Amino acid sequence: MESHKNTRQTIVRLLSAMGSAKEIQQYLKRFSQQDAKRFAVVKVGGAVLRDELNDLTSSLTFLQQVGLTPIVLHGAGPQLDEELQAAGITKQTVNGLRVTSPKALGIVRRVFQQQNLRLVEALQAMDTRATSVPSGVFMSNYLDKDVYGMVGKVDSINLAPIEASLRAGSIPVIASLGETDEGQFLNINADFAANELVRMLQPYKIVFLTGTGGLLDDQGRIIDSINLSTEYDHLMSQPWINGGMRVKIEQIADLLQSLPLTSSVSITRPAELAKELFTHKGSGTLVRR
Ligand code: X2W
Repeated sequence: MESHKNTRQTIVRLLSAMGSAKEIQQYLKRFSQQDAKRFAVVKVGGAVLRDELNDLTSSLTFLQQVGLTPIVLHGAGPQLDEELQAAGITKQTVNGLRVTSPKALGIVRRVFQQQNLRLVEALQAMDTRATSVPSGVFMSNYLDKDVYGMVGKVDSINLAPIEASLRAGSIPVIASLGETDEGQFLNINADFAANELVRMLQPYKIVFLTGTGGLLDDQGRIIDSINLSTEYDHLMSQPWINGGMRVKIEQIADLLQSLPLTSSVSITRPAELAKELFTHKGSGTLVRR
């Protein structure tokens, strides 16, 4: 089958671009020793689903072939922009969050479900076990109904569907759709949802897969690593740190505070996921505290 051939080719490419066999073995051993729930949470931005689905499915397939099952949580920002615009709904955001009317919410639900199935089906087409979890994980409440409308904040997390999927050796693929006690669906920012999931699970690796493949410096180059304990103040005083990036760094710093010192956050691109996980050099931006 063509997809199998592509998978093999990608794995060969990934391995040859990576470090020594010894290095890879070392990481593999370390990851395999983690409780299945605590290996890795991988957040996938909607732009990655749109532009890099093949690299994403190949990298996740590779992990499963070496016996590791990450927990995947995805957004759908660009897809929502497109579908809402097509429905004549003008985009409005407050503090980076999408103001969501009841009419928009219907589209949000549909798009989240479509994108969720798209990734699950792409994985299954590569014979990779994956379970669709479009909702039912994030028990939520209105963030501020007057300001944001049908937007949720995470109140609690239902791990049951994630645990069932992991027990079956299947990658749980979760959308950031919330649900209130009354069964009302709410739109949750996928980075927020990922952060709450990470706080609850305390995983060893937290990976954000983005279109840029890392945090960028003033020349547009990827910053290799950030040690928050020594570099935070200096970094935040740089004039080129723009609004979006400032928020991201603040969120990561906040997140790392609630995690063991052994945990780290990486921002990279799908094709480089294995390199990030299995080599000393890594890829993208590694943030530690
Ligand atoms: C986000 C959910 C999707 C998302 C939105 O409507 O765009 C809110 O802003 P990305 O692709 O990961 O950005 N929700 C409330 O976060 O997707």
